[in-house]
Amino acid sequence: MSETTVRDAVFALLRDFGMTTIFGNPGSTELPMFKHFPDDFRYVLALQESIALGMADGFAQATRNAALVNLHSAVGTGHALGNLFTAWRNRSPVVVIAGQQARSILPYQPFLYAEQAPEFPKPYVKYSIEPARAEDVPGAIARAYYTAMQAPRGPVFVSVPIDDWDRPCEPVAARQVSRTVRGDPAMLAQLAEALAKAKRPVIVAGPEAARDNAWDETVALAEAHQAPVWASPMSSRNSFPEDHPLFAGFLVAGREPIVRDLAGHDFILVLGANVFTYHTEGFGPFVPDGAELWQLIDDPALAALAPVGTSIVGDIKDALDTFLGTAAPARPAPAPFPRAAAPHAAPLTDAYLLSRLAALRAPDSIIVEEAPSSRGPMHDHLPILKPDSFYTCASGGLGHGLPAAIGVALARPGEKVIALLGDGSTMYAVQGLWTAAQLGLPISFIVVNNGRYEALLNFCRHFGMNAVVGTDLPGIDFVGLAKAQGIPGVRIDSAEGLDEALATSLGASGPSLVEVIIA
Ligand SMILES: Cc1ncc(C[n+]2csc(CCOP(=O)(O)OP(=O)(O)O)c2C)c(N)n1
Ligand SMILES: [Mg+2]
Repeated sequence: MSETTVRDAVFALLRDFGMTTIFGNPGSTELPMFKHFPDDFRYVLALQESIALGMADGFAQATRNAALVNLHSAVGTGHALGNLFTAWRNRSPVVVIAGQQARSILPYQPFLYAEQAPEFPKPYVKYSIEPARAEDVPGAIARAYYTAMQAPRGPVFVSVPIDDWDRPCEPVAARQVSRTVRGDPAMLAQLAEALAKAKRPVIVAGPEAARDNAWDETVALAEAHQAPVWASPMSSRNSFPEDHPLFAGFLVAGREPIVRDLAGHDFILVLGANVFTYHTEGFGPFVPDGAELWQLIDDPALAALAPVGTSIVGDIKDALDTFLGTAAPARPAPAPFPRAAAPHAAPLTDAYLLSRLAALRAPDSIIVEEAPSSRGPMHDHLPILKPDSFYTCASGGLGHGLPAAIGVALARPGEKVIALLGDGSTMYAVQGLWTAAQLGLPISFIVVNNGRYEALLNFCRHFGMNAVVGTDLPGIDFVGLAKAQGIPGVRIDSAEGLDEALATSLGASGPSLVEVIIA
């Protein structure tokens, strides 16, 4: 009989996959996994499971490798589901291992078990299983990892009964599995030809271009064709320098505004985005009259749902490399795009705060954003300048930004992370501050405190309502919440003192919080 246990085999695999950080919140059904916890692994404790998932999402995106999460049976998985949905929409490779009760007592509905465990996280997982036998667990985790890492990436789930960890099994060797899908060469050639014929091409760049590392190629293509570049609606990553003369702005997630902003172009090249991402109902055409749309996309599902245009499924960087060399016709430079005027200092607004943050932060510091009504002012006043330096959720689900900032900071040691959070958003995951304090991570938590769910009030107006219940948040002391968890903080309510507070926080080697009361 083999000397290897399921535990030995799984930890050996995780080591080979480079997954030596485990984000989790433990319960009885997980403890045996951690017997003889190896020295080269670290366990990052979250005080609620949605925070473990959010941290893993940020970590996976910033390391470009799968991140491991350990959850407590059905109850822990339940708490994590909102951020699991976000990881699914972010295309983040997150491997979730959830504990399950002992196989022999499962027929009796034991305390803290999971009923139909693999069904629970569906449809927001690419693969989900409770292996039929203990000895199948390492193979299931290997399959889960390869599946998570295959484009389009995404979360996977393995439920492991508590009594499996000590069972004997055969070791499972890590394998190489290719991850890049290449676009159809004949279609790429057609695209190059069509683009060369276009009179006024425009590019829409989105999160998949960032995930595929296509920053330099996108800049080169835009410059070669003198094509303005829009950020795709609700883009969860940055894919083009926002101070570049060809940067046009951010498409709004609505059918009519997209058609309006792209009007006048005869050729739309979408790089790694669903350009048909809508937040509100809209009608009419999908693209301006007479415009031809081509989409390069990693995700076959997004290619399939596009209502118009030609889609080529494959890696964006690889595709751009293939046809960047083809000659571009001489085209005049487009007119420069208008930039927002500098905001006033009084009364203190989010726009002013963001303009000061832009002035004071290092250009390569990383922004993780979850401040819904400040997103527009952020676009106007806080340009993102370097690749891989902006992260937000693609799902719209709050409670992701604060923990994701922690995951990003863990993944990028020595780099400053700025978590830009609404007051309401902060409260969905506020106990994440404790983990940031314990790890001493250099994160500036900037809380935009407007005392309410402003984004929902904006929606009220959209629906023709003047007011709505459940949107006021008076009386929350964010500095107090930070201090109680070991993070120094300061409250600012006017432009006076703002620069000093921001500079101190940005210069700190550990976490700090700046609560900014805005008008
Ligand atoms: C998990 C979740 N619950 C509720 C919402 C609905 N929602 C969208 S924006 C918003 C307000 C967020 O408030 P805050 O962070 O203070 O930002 P503000 O709108 O004030 O800029 C809410 C509650 C959501 N998107 N996700
Ligand atoms: Mg608010």
